[in-house]
Amino acid sequence: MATKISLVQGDITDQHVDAIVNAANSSLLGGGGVDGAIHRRGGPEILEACRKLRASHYGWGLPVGKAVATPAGRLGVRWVIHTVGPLWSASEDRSAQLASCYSESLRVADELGAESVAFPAVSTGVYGWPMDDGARIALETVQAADTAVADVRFVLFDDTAYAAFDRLLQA
Ligand code: AR6
Repeated sequence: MATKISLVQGDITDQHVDAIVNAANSSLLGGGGVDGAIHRRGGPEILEACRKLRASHYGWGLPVGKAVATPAGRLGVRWVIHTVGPLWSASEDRSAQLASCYSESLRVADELGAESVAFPAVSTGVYGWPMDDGARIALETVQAADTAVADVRFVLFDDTAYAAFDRLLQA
């Protein structure tokens, strides 16, 4: 079945979906931006699950482009899927790593049986990825994905991000 892609302007922690994706860092121990918002609102259960994942699997850090799921604590969703975007680089093409964040998150969502997933614009904040290019990679990757997820929602924080995704989705 084809995946329906929609855009929402707002905060990812307000979404009612099966899983929300966190733009995390390799440590899985939290940070600013989306990561900060998810841990703040989801409460300590998420951090506890991340610590256990570090102890069991990711002591050296979750690699860039990979994704892993935890429970969602007090968030109104079933799972948080943590992925680590690449830092933007002007000298090195890291697009494949950014695309991998979306495809790996959908693969994890399929394993969980999640039917609806909300994504932020991974890497376009602290990690500096230009919004238009980040939006193109996000949309192209999800459109090309072989996934059972029926509903993918991109949750864009501000007007500029929403406009970038909207332009590309209409085109
Ligand atoms: N809901 C939706 N989008 C948001 C929210 C929110 N609550 N808050 C910010 N954004 P960022 P990154 C947008 O920085 O670039 C963290 O410290 C934001 O405007 O959250 O992948 C991690 O721990 C931007 O467009 O993630 C890492 O160290 C997009 O979400 C690092 O930042 C992503 O911005 C990851 O950087």
